[in-house]
Amino acid sequence: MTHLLILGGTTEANALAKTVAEQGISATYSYAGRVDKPRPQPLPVRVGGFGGAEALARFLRDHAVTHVVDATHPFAAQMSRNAVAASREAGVPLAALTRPQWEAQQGDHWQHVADVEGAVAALSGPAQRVFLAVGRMHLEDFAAQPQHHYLLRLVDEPDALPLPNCDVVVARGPFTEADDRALMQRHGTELVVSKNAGGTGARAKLDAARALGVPVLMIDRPALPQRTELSNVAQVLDWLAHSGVNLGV
Ligand code: 3Y8
Ligand code: NAP
Repeated sequence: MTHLLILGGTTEANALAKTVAEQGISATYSYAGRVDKPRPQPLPVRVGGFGGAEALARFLRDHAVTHVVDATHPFAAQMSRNAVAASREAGVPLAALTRPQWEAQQGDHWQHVADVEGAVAALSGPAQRVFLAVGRMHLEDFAAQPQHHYLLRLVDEPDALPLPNCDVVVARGPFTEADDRALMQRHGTELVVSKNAGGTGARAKLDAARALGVPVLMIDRPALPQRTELSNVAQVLDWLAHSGVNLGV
């Protein structure tokens, strides 16, 4: 009896969930519980951490999970490490559903930094109007550079903000180039700080930056563990079929 666990929270995970539900494959969609109202799914949903890799291995056994697809965001490195360790321990096959990283194109002015700390260090210059589009979890790190005027885009209304000089936009993607361009023009953005998320949901700000000639501070992805990596839903269905799942007729 098949039971697929989808580690979700991305556009690709949502596309997979839709197809899996349509194919009648028994599956559970998992969120970390980072935002107040995560998007509803056409599958049973569980929300919250598992309690570490050991606990995830126990979850896999206790819920007779037969396959794991790690469709989390490329910056969710801890989850991906735990998923590889737990699936190995529980003897459950795992594949990741990933998306290629963004590459600079003609007309882009990108400066690459290795991680959030590198982005903070790169902001040590004189005050600028910075579109900080990296979410909420690392905002405190940027308090080290309070001289800038920040435009923050967050999924939920923040309670406290560690930055003295900032405007907040509460919005969840996927975003469009036209909207991001208008937002950046309204704010007078002089620099965009972005994670190299890849995919379509967050790239609008990069297209807008190119159109406006605004430079981008691009945070490179964290290292992820070795695992089977698939790049679209069809490949996941193929992987499932080849590991004994009889897909709908
Ligand atoms: C909780 C679950 C869909 C999926 C939507 C994608 C696209 C829009 C763009 C900007 C960048 C950012 C952020 C972003 C995007 C998609 C996708 C993506 C970036 C939701 C969601 C959850 C989260 C968590 C949230 C983080 C934050 C990151 C905002 C759902 C909406 C900045 C990443 O407040 C918080 O604690 C938010 C935390 C992790 C990163 C951070 O450090 O703050 N995502 N985002 C997931 C869970 O609980 O398991 O409701 O859909 C999902 C999506 N966010 O098709 O609708 O696939 O990447 N998410 C980044 O890429 O830099 C926004 O503003 O331009
Ligand atoms: P992370 O730092 O890699 O994970 C930290 C811990 O959060 C994990 O060890 C796990 O807790 C829990 N966790 C993470 N993803 C989970 C999931 N899908 N289901 C259950 N527990 C989960 O992860 P993150 O960067 O905070 O990302 C959290 C969620 O937001 C993920 O679903 C990710 O896809 C989504 N997301 C993240 C970003 C981003 O920029 N990081 C962007 C878009 C979407 P335990 O150790 O207790 O099991």
